[in-house]
Amino acid sequence: MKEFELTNVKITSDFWKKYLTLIKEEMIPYQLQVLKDDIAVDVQAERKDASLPAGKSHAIENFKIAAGLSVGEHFGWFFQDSDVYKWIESVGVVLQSQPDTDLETQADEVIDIIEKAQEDDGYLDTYFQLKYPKLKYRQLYFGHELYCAGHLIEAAIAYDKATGKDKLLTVAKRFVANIEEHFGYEDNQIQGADGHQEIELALVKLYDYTGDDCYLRLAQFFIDVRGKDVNFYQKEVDANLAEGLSDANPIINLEYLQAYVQPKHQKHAVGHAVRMLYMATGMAKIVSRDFDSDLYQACLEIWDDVVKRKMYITGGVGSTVHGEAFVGPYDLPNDTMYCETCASIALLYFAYEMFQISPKAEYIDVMERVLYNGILSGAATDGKHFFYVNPLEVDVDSCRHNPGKGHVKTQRPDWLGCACCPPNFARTIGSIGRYIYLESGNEIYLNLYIASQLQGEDFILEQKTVFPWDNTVEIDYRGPQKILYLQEPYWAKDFGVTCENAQILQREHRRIKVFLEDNAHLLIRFKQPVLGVVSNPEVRANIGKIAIQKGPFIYCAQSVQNTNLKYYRINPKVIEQSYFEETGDESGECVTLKMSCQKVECWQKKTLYQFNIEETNVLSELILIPYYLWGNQGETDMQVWFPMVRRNTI
Ligand code: FUB
Ligand code: ZN
Repeated sequence: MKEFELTNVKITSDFWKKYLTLIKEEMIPYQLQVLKDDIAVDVQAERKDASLPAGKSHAIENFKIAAGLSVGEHFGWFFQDSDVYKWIESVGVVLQSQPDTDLETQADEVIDIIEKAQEDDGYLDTYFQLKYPKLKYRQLYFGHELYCAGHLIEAAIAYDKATGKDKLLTVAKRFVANIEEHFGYEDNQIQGADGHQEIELALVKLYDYTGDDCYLRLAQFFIDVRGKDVNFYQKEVDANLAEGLSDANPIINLEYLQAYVQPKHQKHAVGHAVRMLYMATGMAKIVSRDFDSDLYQACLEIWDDVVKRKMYITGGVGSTVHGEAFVGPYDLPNDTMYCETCASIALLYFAYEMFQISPKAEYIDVMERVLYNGILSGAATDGKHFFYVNPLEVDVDSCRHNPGKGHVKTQRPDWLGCACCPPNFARTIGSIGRYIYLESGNEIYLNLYIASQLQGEDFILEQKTVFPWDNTVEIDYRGPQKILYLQEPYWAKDFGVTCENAQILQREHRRIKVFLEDNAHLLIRFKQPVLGVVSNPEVRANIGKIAIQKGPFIYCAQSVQNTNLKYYRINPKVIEQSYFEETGDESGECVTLKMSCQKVECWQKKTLYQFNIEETNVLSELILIPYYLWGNQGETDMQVWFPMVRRNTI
């Protein structure tokens, strides 16, 4: 399947245009100021741990020092460079559809610094250049040189596409040439992969962009070599110790690194969630281009493990702060989870690649789930505050006192010492146009209902809708005869399509195949009832609980609108009667959902436990908002899952 260039997809949806404007006008300029340390912001560590970098970004300063333009020491995480690359990528994707000379000049200045920081042999990683030059490519178990290279490649492609300026692409290719020289199956080469996957998927993009298959082969090498020698990382550590290059002697956790066996033999989502899913994305990308049945089988098994056993209702993944990682099946605690924004982004990427191999409804379902929930929650509506961890339940008091929740922030900070998520949000949502359509020969795949105009080589397709806030989508098509595939969302009721100059050929597994003629017009109608969602009983955290969904949105309640969230009980029988409160503004976004519910009357005695006393409830009302909007009205408790009313009180 083929993606459309962002220049060919004009977003007209108010919902998404608002984000694109926010990213261009607020988020990108703000992020540059932070990366340059030009403004005083509260840069918090991602969890309560005094040893973690915080206080400033220093990311651009690191490049300046490496370039000899400034004097000082490297500061921040060893992958701080990637924050800058992701920022440039977000500029690249924005400029592709909204040219802006000032922004381009600012990015050019940053790129000039990066170019100067690159060493003569192509190597580029400010952490190792400035701090540990003797350990270049020698601490792969933790170092992120290839992860950063991956982000550099992605940034370079986006920027070259947008501006036709290839300076960064040249930097990226030179770095890749250096990597190619050092890594491979020759005797004198390193036969191992980076601790953090990312370069694999980026190399496939570079292959697509340049047509040079050496990049695809290198991507295949990195997927193949991981876990081939399970002692690789230990040998690396031992060699550094023996040669006196480092006294670090860590316990290597091969599951964390997804290096316990070669990826093609992996069956489960384990270890660090972002690494796992960036790797799976790379694997799926390779499968699409050079089919490998073992690798595809592994993708399918990993996919199933994630979405059938390890994914939160919001599309969040990673149940624990320990290693920012996946845990066992159905272990989905709502208040100590991790659900890093980057991990949901990685799941979006993986789903999108899986769909391109086999266009099934389930992949679109997950793309939609993560987009409208676990990813959008990553940024505040002002575009200047960001969540790293996206909880499903917050008790402010408990977060303050319980060290086990030291990573759960009750408000989005200005910035983070580990700032992988904010620019990841900007580049991903900034390229929302990528995910709406795909093309394969004479077939168009319409994946997401987002108002937009698609300009194909020989056709124009227009999608008119106010979705997610409304229930109709109109499609106008002008061009030669084609096949169009549509999706019936899993949450939709009474989904119907009427056609003019078009014909439904097949409707199966929520996939609709339509034959289009010139001047085709489709009218899609559906209902978005308010739904109660329960989880598989294996999910201990959600036993007896229910969550609320309407359309693609998962809803939550905040204590800023509802007093004492713990006391609310939802009656599944009245959920459908919930109603929207008019917001009164002109956006057409009715975000506040009101639901009749029960509320526990005050506990009679101030005791912790009582004998078999039935809760007495009073009729009350619960105010819910879409999950992605939580935390925009000040510090608050928040809850997605609510206990259901006990049967005898119904
Ligand atoms: O290690 C680089 C990034 O920082 C990871 O993807 C995130 O989980 C955070 O650890
Ligand atoms: Zn992140």
